[in-house]
Amino acid sequence: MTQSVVLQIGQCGNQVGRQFWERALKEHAEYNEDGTFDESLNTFFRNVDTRFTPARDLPLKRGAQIASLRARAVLIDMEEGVVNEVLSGPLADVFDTHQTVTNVSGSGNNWAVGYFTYGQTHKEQISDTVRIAVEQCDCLQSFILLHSMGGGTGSGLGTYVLELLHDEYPSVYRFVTAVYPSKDDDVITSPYNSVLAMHQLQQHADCVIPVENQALQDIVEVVDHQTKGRLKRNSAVTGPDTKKSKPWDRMNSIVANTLLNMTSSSRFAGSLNVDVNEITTNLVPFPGMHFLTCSLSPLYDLADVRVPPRRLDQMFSDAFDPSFQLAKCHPRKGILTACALMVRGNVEVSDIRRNIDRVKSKLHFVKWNQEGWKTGLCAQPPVGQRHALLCMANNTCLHETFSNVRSRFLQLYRKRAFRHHYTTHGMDEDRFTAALASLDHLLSLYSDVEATSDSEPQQLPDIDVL
Ligand SMILES: Nc1nc2c(ncn2[C@@H]2O[C@H](COP(=O)(O)OP(=O)(O)O)[C@@H](O)[C@H]2O)c(=O)[nH]1
Ligand SMILES: [Mg+2]
Repeated sequence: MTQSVVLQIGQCGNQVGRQFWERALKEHAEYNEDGTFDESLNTFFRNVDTRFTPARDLPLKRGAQIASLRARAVLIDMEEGVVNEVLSGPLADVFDTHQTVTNVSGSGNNWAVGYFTYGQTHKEQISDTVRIAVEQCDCLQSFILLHSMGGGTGSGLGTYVLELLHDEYPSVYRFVTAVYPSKDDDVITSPYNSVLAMHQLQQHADCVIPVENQALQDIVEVVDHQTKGRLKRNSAVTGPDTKKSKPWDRMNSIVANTLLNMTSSSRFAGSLNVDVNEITTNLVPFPGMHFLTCSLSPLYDLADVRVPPRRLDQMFSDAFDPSFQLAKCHPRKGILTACALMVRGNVEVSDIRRNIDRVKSKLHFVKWNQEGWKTGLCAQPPVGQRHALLCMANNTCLHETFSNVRSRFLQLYRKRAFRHHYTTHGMDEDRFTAALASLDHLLSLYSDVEATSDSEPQQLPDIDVL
């Protein structure tokens, strides 16, 4: 099996990362009954001897017991708070201080500070830290970057790091989970940061999952509403906020679960494996059109809520329901060029086929790829679930998300507001126009796909479960 290295950058990136690692450990603990360090664990973890500093890798051999686990991760933030919390919390044992790059003053919500100032000052340290993580892999397949678009560190330094990875490891697949700000975000400069970061994602990422905070907030609200009165006390995750959970935790848990499902095929053996790199091959038809819609069902952890498990067919309907999307868009209003369904649990391939036949008449696929389905099947379901479905699609409905980002950018840009904060930190004015042009190019790719399809995209009826 191959390995992945996770790079979590900025506050949001590190907070999402923390949820991912906690859940990944829980999942492996569930399925690893004899405490051996196996290929499954090897994808995201190292087995190390902690008598050495830094800890040394133990050889991977059949039946070797787990000594101490280290996450294949690099933690970067230009403030120390979140990374220090991670290093002193329940995950302290899975990270070494050698895996972190921090500073104290933050990026002031300014993409240019993250990209130019910290990019330059920390380039070598980041490059070395990543190189060590890479050398600890015997077959590195992908980098997974976690960051937000609206702030300064994740957005600016995060996309600087992405560019660095492109330069230094061009053949290693770069997969990005990018959290977009909601309309009422308190970072006033977030539209600039988002558009400048997107320009980078267009040039240097192989595949991006845009996650909108508004979508996460709405999901958490719906889960609350549906489960009202049925929640266990002290539930921790997608249940109510407790003393232990932080405001972002429940939103981040949705993103973490998405990542777990997406990587389940690389972490566990299955009858239909879909590796992260196969997603790009199958779902990205044109260079640059590598942003994917993503939906997850079920959206809650059964351990937390007393609701019956989702029926299998219901999950396939959920996948194309707007309220299950991680971006605020309507999948049945757009044109799909391709779609991946990653199923987990004891599910028959014939059931997947039957459900594809059921849902496909309600979707618009481009004429030249009417059968553009990619399916993955992993026998191990998420902990506490009977089955789960992750749907990733290249769907022109993302037009909506990106047009909103564009208009928020223009509102500030036309007034020339806040531009000086960027130019005084080493950024050329032209970068604003170049970033806007590249966003316009992406929007034109979507328009082209819509123009060449048979019918205008329109809202199709809901998908009934028989
Ligand atoms: N979903 C989510 N969004 C976050 C989290 N932390 C911050 N944000 C959002 O990220 C943006 C600010 O970026 P942040 O990651 O705090 O800044 P950075 O540390 O400079 O990268 C804003 O849009 C926040 O609403 C988090 O843990 N989860
Ligand atoms: Mg920060």
